[in-house]
Amino acid sequence: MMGYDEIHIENLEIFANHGVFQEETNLGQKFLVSLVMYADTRKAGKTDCLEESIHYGEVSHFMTSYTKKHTRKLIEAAAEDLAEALLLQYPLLKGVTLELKKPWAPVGLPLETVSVKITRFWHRAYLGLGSNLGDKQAYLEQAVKALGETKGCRVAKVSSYLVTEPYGGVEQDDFLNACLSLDTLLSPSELLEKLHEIEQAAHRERLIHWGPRTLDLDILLYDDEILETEDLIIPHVEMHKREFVLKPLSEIAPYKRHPVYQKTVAELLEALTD
Ligand code: PH2
Ligand code: MG
Ligand code: MG
Repeated sequence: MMGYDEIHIENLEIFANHGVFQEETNLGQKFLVSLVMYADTRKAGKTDCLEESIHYGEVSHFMTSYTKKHTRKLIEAAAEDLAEALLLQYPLLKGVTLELKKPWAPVGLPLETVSVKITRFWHRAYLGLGSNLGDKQAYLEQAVKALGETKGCRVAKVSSYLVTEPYGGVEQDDFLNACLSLDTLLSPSELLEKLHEIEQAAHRERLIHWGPRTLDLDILLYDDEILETEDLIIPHVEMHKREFVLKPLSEIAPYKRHPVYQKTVAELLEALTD
């Protein structure tokens, strides 16, 4: 998967209480967990040092106690929780494929097992931040803090805050703009929802399109994904035209390549300021 090495744990047996039916939660039953961990094992391979890798024994104990403790109705939910817990727990882990089997599922028919199998990864997103109302710096700082405190989000780098002239024709106060890089377990739509929550908490009111705002948070890039849905387009459609985006972004990711235009952020900025 995606050029990573793999560490496998197969059919770890765990007696736990997941289930929709009361007899399942009361009595418990056997579950089998198979895990593929995606990581770079090169350094551990070269140094022969456990600290450079992920200890599969520790992971097995972690999965056992987690699965016993966090009871869910659906195996989908039990698997989702466990995958997230693992990715939060082990810093070297880039992603996991996790299969959760329920061989004694009370179906009343002679099946061998039922299971769900999911793959989850850390993703890298780049965000644009802007404010031109009230205490602009405090709004940007508040946004960085809120993202850092969001489960499944880790702020990697934050650019400096730049004073910029309003772009787009609306007569309004100067902006304070910044960019940040974020490691996240959230999907693009979940991340967008989170950004809206943070904007709302900053008393953002959507009055005039492109008008003054306490806080504007935009997803610029998400991995190398190209996507368009009803309410979200990635990469941000205007980012390559905006100095107030490219300038701070070039501070933290000058060589990041735009997946549509195939130019680096530094190149896009140079083309714009020429
Ligand atoms: N945001 C806009 C419109 N115009 N101009 C600047 N300088 N900075 C912004 O963040 C900005 C803008 C719409 O999001
Ligand atoms: Mg914007
Ligand atoms: Mg916006």
